[in-house]
Amino acid sequence: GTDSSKYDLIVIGGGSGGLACSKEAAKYGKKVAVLDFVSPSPQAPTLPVADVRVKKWSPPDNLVYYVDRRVVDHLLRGGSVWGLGGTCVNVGCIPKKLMHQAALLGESLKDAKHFGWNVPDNINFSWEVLVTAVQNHVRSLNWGHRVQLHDKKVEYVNAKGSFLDSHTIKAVLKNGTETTMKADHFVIAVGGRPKFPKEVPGAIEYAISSDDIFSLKKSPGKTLVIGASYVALECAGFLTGLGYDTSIMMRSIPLRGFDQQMAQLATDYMEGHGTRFLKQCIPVRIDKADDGLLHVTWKESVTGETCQEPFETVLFAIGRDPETLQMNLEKAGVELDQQTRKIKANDEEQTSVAHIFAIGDVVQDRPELTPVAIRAGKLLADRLFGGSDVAVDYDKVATTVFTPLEFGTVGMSEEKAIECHGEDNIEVYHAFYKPLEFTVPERKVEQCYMKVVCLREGDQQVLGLHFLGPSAGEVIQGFSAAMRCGLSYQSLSSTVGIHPTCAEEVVKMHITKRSGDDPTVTG
Ligand code: FAD
Ligand code: NA7
Repeated sequence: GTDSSKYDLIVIGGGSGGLACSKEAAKYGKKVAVLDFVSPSPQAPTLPVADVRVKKWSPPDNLVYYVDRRVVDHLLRGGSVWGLGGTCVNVGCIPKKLMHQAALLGESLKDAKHFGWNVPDNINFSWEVLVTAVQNHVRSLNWGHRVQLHDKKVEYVNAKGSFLDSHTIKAVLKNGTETTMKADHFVIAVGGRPKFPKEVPGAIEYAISSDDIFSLKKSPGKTLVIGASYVALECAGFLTGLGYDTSIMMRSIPLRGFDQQMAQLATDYMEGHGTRFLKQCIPVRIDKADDGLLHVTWKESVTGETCQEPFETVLFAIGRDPETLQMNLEKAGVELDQQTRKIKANDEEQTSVAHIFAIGDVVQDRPELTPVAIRAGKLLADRLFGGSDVAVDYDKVATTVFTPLEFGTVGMSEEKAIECHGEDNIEVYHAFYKPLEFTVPERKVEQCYMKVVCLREGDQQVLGLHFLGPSAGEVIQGFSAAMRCGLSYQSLSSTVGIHPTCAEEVVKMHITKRSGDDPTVTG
């Protein structure tokens, strides 16, 4: 248009998808703005108000220093907030993987003794050191994102966006100042936030979520994780590994939607390595006692029995809600899925309004993964401004659950393959194996397992590949590329392995489930 204040593109949400999209659009010389705003988590203050005052006002007069407004707000309000970059950078993939690594190192320290290292018996762990290190890295990423937006000439607005009409948004800055902005195209990339159960008294007041755990000032202590999503298992996994008394409360199955044999083995491993599982249990209420402990009441759904136990920390990981409710999407005419409140978008990421697009976790029926959001954002900008017609192929996206024994997966679960093709038409090759690095320390691991789900006819096209073991993500990534090239069992099994690795067991699998033969790898 002729209006110089009008943008070619406004992106709402500066997370994985929004940043990728805005930067790519700016490459084409477009006038682009990205809005990012983090509403504080509902976490209760961790510091008494008196402490906050001391912290806020104690610096000597002669010291010139900088306090991030967000940090001050956090101390005053209690709820967690963070910088630019969205979920993955601040409260997702990055801090999660670092804490997982911290837990793995604890295991390695035990192994090291067997390999000749003189590791003292009473080694101890500092939550404060870990959190500081993790948060320092996160801050460096926040800064890196700001610099990149600046370099690429994307305007960054630290404001909460909502629609006034389909071509106008309202941006509310931290200090309450409001401005309106107009654009030809909009991309909604606001992601989601952890859910809290409204029906459980005390949940919202006393419990935390993955939005809080990675910046928790005080060590979590005895922790109850509620839910059986991958986020729940990962958090409980690293907390156990770091030495905390950790329990998981699950109402049904672990990792719904994932291959259930693999999910079972991953949780069996956790159970064998110190995580307590409260199965078929539903939280009823959380009360804070005078001693500060959180007394959790729950019900065992099979027996109907009611139980109670104190915990220092209760973490809900029962799924995530899209951040669509405060955006006035109805004013713009953007349609939501009635049940999930996620945005409905077509294969080209277009919503019910032609010039409004949506990418990432906020979209209905998309894998909730960072690389997926990034690709959607980049390809969308290329189509909008670069004349491209390439769209994301959401099929066969690999992922890894970073449980203590990692679970890498790509393609169909065995259940899904049976549902799609019928049991008679699929062949499953599988193997229980022992990683070489586990032999010397005599680690008792019965759950290192893998399977490849194939069509039974012809050269046996691979439908799904599932791997439980060390470095599962590193193992599965290359195989996912092979699967996109149409990998068959024939070509998989004609590949020469790399010895000695865990990944070589993938190309060596030869026992079918149908045969009933023992799938344990020997020699
Ligand atoms: P987000 O990254 O969530 O970004 C949305 C941004 O928009 C946020 O900054 C939000 O504050 C902001 N916003 C919201 N509303 C507004 C508004 N009205 N105005 C302005 N800004 C707004 N994925 C992986 O691939 N690998 C992993 O290992 C992995 N681990 C994870 C671990 C955890 C604990 C969690 C919670 C997630 C994990 N994920 C992982 C998922 C991954 O983080 C998400 O899929 C990804 O961040 C989605 O990107 P997005 O752009 O859709 O949204
Ligand atoms: P999910 O996959 O929706 O998982 C939610 C988990 O929390 C699941 O185990 C649920 O059990 C459990 N849940 C949900 N509500 C409750 C309540 N009220 N009480 C106890 N437990 C509850 O969420 P994620 O965010 O982990 O997964 C997002 C994406 O990851 C998804 O799109 C997949 O692609 C993978 P249930 O199984 O319903 O009994």
